[in-house]
Amino acid sequence: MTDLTNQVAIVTGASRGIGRAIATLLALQGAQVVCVARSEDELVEVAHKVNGLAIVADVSDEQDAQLVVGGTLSRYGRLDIVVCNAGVGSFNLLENFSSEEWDRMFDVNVKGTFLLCKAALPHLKEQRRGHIVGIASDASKRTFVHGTAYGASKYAQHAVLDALRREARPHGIKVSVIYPGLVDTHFNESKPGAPEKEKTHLQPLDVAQAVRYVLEAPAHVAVDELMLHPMTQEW
Ligand code: NJP
Repeated sequence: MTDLTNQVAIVTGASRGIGRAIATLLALQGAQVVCVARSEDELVEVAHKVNGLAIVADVSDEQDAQLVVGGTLSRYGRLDIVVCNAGVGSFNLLENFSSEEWDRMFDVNVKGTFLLCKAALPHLKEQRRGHIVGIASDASKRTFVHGTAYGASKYAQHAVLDALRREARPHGIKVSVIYPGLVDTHFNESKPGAPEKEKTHLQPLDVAQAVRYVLEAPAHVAVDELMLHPMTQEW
């Protein structure tokens, strides 16, 4: 089993939802967590709780991505884990989507993943070790009505990480992708916490446990993909 104690992990989208649960769980395993998102107040609160570092950044901005990696290295002197979790989604018929909304999903979900991996890779390659985890979606592997833009962005994010796995493995770097179904978070302006969602949705902690599982796999084991759904969700 890989021990996460003192491993340095960047978690994007850590201000709420799944990212917040991942940051909290990794810190509980002894990791040093760098929390990344745009909402400063929430982010600082999470970073304080996990005794980690808050870096306010927009993952779709290349300079910000470089600053996240640079800030991590100057604070901790190393980087072991990168969790590309930040994401946005909205759902509508194709003809009702604005091109701005299309761009927003691709900027955060695809370009955000690309930019952070790009910034982190030289360091992971140099140390010949590291683990990148992407939070994609079951919508990375199936299409549905109202899901053209989000699904396209999540298929693309999955493709980026799938191809990167092939590039990274010869350098000793693992790339794992998690594909959750419905999760009870603020996603798409939802309000989490309704009692009926306990059956119909996963909890953020369920996804965080999946991340922990792939990270704790023994050094010789690469968990490439992991999909999880609530029991009630059709797949
Ligand atoms: O959503 P939410 P989730 N730069 O809205 C951050 C995937 N997923 O936790 O910047 C930096 O509660 C935002 O922070 P802020 C989904 O595609 C979900 O459910 O402060 N950060 C917040 O911390 C996504 O990849 C479901 O607004 C940015 C976080 O992202 C991941 O799970 C199902 C940012 C979003 O928190 C986490 O989403 C599924 C930016 N430009 C996949 N833009 C589901 N919930 O049902 C956003 O299959 N963030």
